[in-house]
Amino acid sequence: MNGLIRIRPDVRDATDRGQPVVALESTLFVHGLPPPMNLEVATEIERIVRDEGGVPATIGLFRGQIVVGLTSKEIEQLSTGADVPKVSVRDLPIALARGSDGATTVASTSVLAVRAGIPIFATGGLGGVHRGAADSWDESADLVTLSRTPITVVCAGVKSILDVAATLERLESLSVSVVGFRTSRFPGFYLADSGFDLDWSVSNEEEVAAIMAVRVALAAESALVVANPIPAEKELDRGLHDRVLEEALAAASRTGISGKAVTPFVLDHFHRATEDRSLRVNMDIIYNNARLAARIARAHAGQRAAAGE
Ligand code: PSU
Ligand code: MN
Repeated sequence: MNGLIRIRPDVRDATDRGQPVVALESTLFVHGLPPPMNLEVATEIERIVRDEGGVPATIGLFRGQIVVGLTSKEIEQLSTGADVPKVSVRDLPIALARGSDGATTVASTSVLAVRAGIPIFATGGLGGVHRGAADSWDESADLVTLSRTPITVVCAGVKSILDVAATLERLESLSVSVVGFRTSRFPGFYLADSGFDLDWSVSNEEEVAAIMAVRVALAAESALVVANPIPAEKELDRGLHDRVLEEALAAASRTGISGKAVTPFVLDHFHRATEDRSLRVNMDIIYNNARLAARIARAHAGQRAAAGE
C-alpha cells in the first residue's frame, strides 16, 4: 500500500495509542447533500466527534490516493468539485490507478477504515435492497461488503426509499449483526420507526463496546450495525414522507435513472419536494450518529485500556 494510502498523523497517532477515532464517509456529503451546505455538514460532523473527545477520520480519494483523515481543504475541494465519482469497493482500483478524486460509500469507507485500524464508523443510512429488486437486482454493495468487513457502523437504518423488509432479510442471511440503540424497532431513516422489529436492543454505549470486545475475541468477519433512530420529535412528517416517496420513485423510473445514480437522485428529489425539511432531518440524523459513534469509540477505548490492551 506504499504511497497508495495516506493516514493523517493525528489519526495514526490515536489508533496507535488506542484512543477513540471515528471513520466518516465522503459520498454522504459529495452526492447525498446539496452544496453549499454539504461542506457545512462535513465540517460539523467532524466538530461533533471532536467535542465528544474523538478524532474524526473522513475517508475519501484525493488525486489517486486513499486518504484516511482528509484535511479541511481536501473536504472543501471534494464537496465543491464537479464530477467527483462515487467510489464503491469495486471502483477503488480503477479510480486510484487513474489518479482520480473519489467519494467513498459505506462499503468502501468500511473496508478502508478497517485497513487503517479504525473499528467504528458513523454514517446516515446504509444502502440496501431497492424496491422492485426482484426484477432489477438492485442491491447496494454495502450489504455484501458488510458481511465480510469487521466494522461497527452507526446509522439510522437504511434509507426509506429502499425495501426495508428485504434489506433486513439480507442482513440476516449475510450474518451482519444488528442492534437497536435504545429501541427494539428498526429505524426508518427520516422516521424513528420503520415498522419492523429487531431481535436485539442495547441501552448504552458501554454495552456496544462490550459487544465489540467479544467480536474481536471471536475474530468476527462481518459488521455490527448499531441502528440509532432519530428522536421522534425530530422525524419528518409521516404523511409528507409517504407522499414524496411515491413521487420520487415514480420520477426515478420515468426518467430511466438506474444503478448508482438512483440514491442521489431520490435524495435530491426528496430535499426539493419537502422544501428542505427532509434535508434538516438528514442533517440531524448524521449529527446524532456521529455523536453516538464518538461515545461508543470512547467506551471502547476505555474498556480496552481497563483490560490492559
Ligand atoms: N445514506 C444517505 N446519504 C447517502 C448515502 C447513504 O443518507 O448519500 C450513500 C452512502 O454512501 C451509501 C450509498 O453507501 O449511498 C449507497 O449507494 P448505492 O445504493 O448505490 O450502493
Ligand atoms: Mn444500486
